[in-house]
Amino acid sequence: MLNVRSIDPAAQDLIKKAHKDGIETVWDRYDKQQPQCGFGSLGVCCRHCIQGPCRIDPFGQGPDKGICGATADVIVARNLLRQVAAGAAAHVDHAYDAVEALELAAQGKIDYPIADAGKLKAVASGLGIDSEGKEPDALALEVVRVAYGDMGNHHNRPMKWVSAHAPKQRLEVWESLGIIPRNPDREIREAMHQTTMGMDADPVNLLLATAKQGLVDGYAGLKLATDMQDILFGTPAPVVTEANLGVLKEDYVNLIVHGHVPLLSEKIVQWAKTLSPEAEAVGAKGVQVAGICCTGNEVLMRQGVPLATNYLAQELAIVTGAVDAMVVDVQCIMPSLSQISSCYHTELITTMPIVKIPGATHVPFALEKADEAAQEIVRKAIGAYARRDPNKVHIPDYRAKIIAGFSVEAIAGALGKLDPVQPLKPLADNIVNGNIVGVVATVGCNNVKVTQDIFHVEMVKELLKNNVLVVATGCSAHALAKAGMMNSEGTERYAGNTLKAVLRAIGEAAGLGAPLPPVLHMGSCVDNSRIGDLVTALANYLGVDSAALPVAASAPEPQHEKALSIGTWAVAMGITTHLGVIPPVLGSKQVTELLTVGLTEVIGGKFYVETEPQKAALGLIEDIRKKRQALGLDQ
Ligand code: NFS
Repeated sequence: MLNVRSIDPAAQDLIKKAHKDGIETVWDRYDKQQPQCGFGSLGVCCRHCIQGPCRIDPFGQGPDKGICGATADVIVARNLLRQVAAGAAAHVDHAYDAVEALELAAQGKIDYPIADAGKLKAVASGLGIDSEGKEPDALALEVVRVAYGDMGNHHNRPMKWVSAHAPKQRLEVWESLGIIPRNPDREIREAMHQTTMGMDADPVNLLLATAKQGLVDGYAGLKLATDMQDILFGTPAPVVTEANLGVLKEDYVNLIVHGHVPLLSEKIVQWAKTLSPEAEAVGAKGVQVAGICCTGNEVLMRQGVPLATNYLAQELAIVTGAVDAMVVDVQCIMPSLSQISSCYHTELITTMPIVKIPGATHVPFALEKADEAAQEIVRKAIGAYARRDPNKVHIPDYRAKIIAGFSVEAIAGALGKLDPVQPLKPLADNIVNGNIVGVVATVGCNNVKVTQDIFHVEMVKELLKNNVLVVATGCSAHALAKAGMMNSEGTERYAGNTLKAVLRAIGEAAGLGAPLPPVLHMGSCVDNSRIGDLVTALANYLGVDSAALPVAASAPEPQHEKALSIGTWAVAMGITTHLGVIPPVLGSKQVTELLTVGLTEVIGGKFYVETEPQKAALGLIEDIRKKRQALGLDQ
């Protein structure tokens, strides 16, 4: 019974310890929620006004309309639009913080030196800004002005971040549908308005608005955040480290960074090194920083910090009894961490004004005082180390070697060893000749409804065997990292013959002395923008619409509204996007039909729901083969 919770051996081990220690975890609380509400699962309950709540009887025996007259189709479509808008809001808020940071950095008001002047120039030139003879700070301020111009755009012009970065053919499609966002805040506000009582009752119109939110997410959230963060902290390049809770060390101060925005965690990584002598003074060998969720991915990609674990095992990290402090910023943080920390010696530290948890210590983070906050946090971890109870410590000895840091720039760098003039050519050629059948991006979360990591791992095994190259982000990347799919041995073990040969050749040329991993870690969830950039570059190189490429996406175990907004963006890019957990839409035949079939005609992409990993892989491969056929490529 226990091991159906997770396929990760470290998690299995710690679930047992949690039971022994009397700790309630996400799985226990999930059990207590059974059976879950059928109306909610189908998306047919509405709480948008207080005449309700209303719910539609899915079996056709009770009410078929809400009090105002809204049908199941209307209720499901409105609920979905709100969820996708919420996901987009989270990413736009994140991106806005990063823009502000770049502005203050360029003005010299905060101690965040611009790390990547090259990326700054690239971003500027993408926006049509001439960087000739300009100092980085001045150029950064021009870039920031364009970003703020989008954020505050009160004209009906499209956002520059969209028009500058989207594939040209896509822009035409989106324009014809009237879904190009003008200003992210305005669009999110409009979505809230559009879905309030007495507003839009046309499911098709509501779904087009949902697609627009996908574009808000993709460009004003993901792309903007990644661009700003790369400029500030550097564009990722390959790094070698390890993944899973075995990276925690008994004789070190263990400090976990968890959340999504790297503005504070970058400083923590730096101060953990500087303050290492203070850790030694209390008898530890140093400070070991490790990451959970996407903050973990951010500091992995740029600083080579090891990955502790992904979303579903965040509580179990504390159950090791070896985490001295866990610092959280925003998103995907379980409130239960506070209760669990109180059973061990762990300092749970919240840092953001919009994320406070009773029982946690709050160390306020402000850009102007980032160094002070980071030092205080590292010192709190060192202080807690002395209170660690050795009898409660159990670090499961599992960790897998990983190579991460595959930004588009890094991929182009590796491929450039084969063709310095046209770095994308080797990849494109191998897709065209069928050595690589296609590319699938696996993204998104764990979901307690699925055995942790199983869908990511089993589906990807099948894809690799069939010579599909996999790129990954978010908690999916964590899952595949822990399972040993992000190292050269993983290529030998899992890749089909033609894919293996390509990865060997690239690894050889890039001087790795071993094949490239079969799954390329492209970063956090906002770094799905990198996958978007890769798709856009491939489409441009081959001179086709992104919707025509033999490329697909999958969120095998999605839980967050952000996963829905990212998926919506992928669909708007024309990409078939698989979900391994059914979102709450089945209560409307019309909405379900539009999302999985009907939308394709207008937008090129579609959602594909399949809850069995092997079947999902085969379904995606079939989709890819159809696209190959349509392009006239070898099968
Ligand atoms: Ni993405 Fe990252 Fe993980 Fe899902 Fe949460 S951490 S932003 S939302 S759970 S992948």
